[in-house]
Amino acid sequence: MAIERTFSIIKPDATKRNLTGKITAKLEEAGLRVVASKRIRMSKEQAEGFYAEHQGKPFFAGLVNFMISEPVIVQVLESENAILLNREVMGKTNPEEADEGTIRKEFALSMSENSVHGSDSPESAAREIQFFFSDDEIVG
Ligand code: RTP
Ligand code: MG
Repeated sequence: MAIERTFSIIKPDATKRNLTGKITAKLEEAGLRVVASKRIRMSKEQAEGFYAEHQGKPFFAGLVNFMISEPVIVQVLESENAILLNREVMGKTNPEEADEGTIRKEFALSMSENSVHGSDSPESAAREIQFFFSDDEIVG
């Protein structure tokens, strides 16, 4: 398996509770390397564009408002099998269903305030990395 990159967000519920370091530590302990990272406040247009696949769903407006409510940390993570590995460390979308030891089990407040985002496929990883980072901001 070749080295792969995935895209991660530490979401507003987590930055608000000062969990940036604890969550990043969990990613690093799992073997993911942070090769790009920045703290940003997402604009409404960015949040709507980023989550375009969910447009029309009942939770869309709430999701966008949540994502712009506080700063977020956007990161590019690198490892073998990074996309799947990150999804495993994150745990299930609904924290009540997340396995012990996962980020969402430990930190998420609810299905919507679930502390992290991670790309779900190579196609979304490529799109999401480009959405927030230029090539020269990523140092492998
Ligand atoms: P993410 O994209 O954030 O990594 O999470 P995911 O793949 O596990 O979940 P996804 O289905 O892509 O949904 C994106 C985010 O929308 C919020 N959500 N709320 N029924 C609901 O209330 C609901 N469903 C989804 C969550 O914040 C989820 O992470
Ligand atoms: Mg998703």
